[in-house]
Amino acid sequence: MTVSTNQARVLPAGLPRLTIPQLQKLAAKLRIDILDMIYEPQSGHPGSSLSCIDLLVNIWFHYMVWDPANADWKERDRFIMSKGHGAPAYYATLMEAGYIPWSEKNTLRKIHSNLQGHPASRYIQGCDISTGSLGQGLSCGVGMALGLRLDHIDSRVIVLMGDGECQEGNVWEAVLSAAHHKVSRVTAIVDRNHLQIDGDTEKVKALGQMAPKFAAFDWNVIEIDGHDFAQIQDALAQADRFAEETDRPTAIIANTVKGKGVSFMENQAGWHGKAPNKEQYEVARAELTAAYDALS
Ligand SMILES: Cc1ncc(C[n+]2csc(CCOP(=O)(O)OP(=O)(O)O)c2C)c(N)n1
Repeated sequence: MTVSTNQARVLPAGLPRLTIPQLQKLAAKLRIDILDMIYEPQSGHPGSSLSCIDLLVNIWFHYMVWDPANADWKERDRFIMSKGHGAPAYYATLMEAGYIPWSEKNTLRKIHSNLQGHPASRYIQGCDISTGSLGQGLSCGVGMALGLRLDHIDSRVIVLMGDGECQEGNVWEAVLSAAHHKVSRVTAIVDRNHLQIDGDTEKVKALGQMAPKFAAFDWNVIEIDGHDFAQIQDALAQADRFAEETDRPTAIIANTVKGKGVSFMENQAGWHGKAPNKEQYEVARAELTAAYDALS
């Protein structure tokens, strides 16, 4: 199977690809769900989840091909949530996609829940790889792409990573391997929010300019605003064109804001992995609800 554009790929279940206004509304809704999910158990990673939810809705509801009624369908696209601590955003996406029942929403991080603090593939339908130990997702993605190639399956493999995560040496071994084996169907998306658990990525261990680094490893590179839906979609379409026209994988450096959407969480490392108290929750929920209501 050779497919060159997104338009050529259809969702077998006949699920519609959402338009940008629909995706914006969905992301605004999922931001509220993420906040609720973390407030309930008083545990989770709001900053990390709000940072990447715009990327996730575009990847899952505009770009990728999948089928919740046939989760093991071989020709589905693959997604790896390498920054596994962004689990609330991932779970909200998979609930919307029909892989996880909404009834589980209030079980995040509770004992015996399927929704563990980091995604565990044995509990989560639609999740191929357990993540949480940072730096491993891209290696898994490259291996997965090589396996798909052996089976003559042309699916895409999309790996979402944190920028702090890219301080792990393992990431760069995977970057080398992907270029060496010419796995052009792998797309690495870096959620470049400039913050990690201990603060500014550049102070912890500087990543510098990430685009030239990937380019030096023979990757195609696209740098975008990771909250601009048109730019996200263009970058994903460009990754498909690159996959057809070059034998190199593609990195999308998505510049984002950690905690995006909640004024007091934005760009604050302290909200990396902390739940809001009641007062903070009410302010945050009011802000997110106003943003949701403002969209048509
Ligand atoms: C191998 C490993 N080391 C340390 C951690 C602890 N940890 C969890 S999140 C995090 C920071 C991640 O920062 P970044 O990748 O920038 O993610 P984001 O800002 O998107 O939350 C760290 C160090 C981990 N999960 N795995």
